[in-house]
Amino acid sequence: MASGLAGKWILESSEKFDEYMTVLGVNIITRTMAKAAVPTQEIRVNGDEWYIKTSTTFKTTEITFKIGEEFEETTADGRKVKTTCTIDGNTLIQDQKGTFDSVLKRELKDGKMVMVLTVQDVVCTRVYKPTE
Ligand code: DKA
Repeated sequence: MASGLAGKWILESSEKFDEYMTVLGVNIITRTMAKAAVPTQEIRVNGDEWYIKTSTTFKTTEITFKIGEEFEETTADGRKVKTTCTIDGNTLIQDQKGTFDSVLKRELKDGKMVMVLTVQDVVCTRVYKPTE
């Protein structure tokens, strides 16, 4: 179940994050800080209502949403996107529509949260482990 994603997570590994941010038009200074950051994510689930707080030393974002309902999201790099989140099995799918469409999937795998971020032909994978 996707609600198993609830909890506190910390980044363990990351692949192709720089490529992902480059396609999104993120400048090199922000990319450098973002690559060096070790984010934590706090996820709370209450029925269909979700809360995700992503914290780093240089930027914190919070989103609150209902499954299937579009909302306005400001991403960590300042893009304004229209986002709809859905669930497919144990995966939360965050579909962002904007200048660049991107999909962020969070899946529980072997006790870790595997995040797969796609924009155009770039697929970035970020693995989070529980904080405790
Ligand atoms: C994550 O939560 C990745 C979130 C990607 C945000 C887009 C790029 C932000 C650059 C500051 O691990």
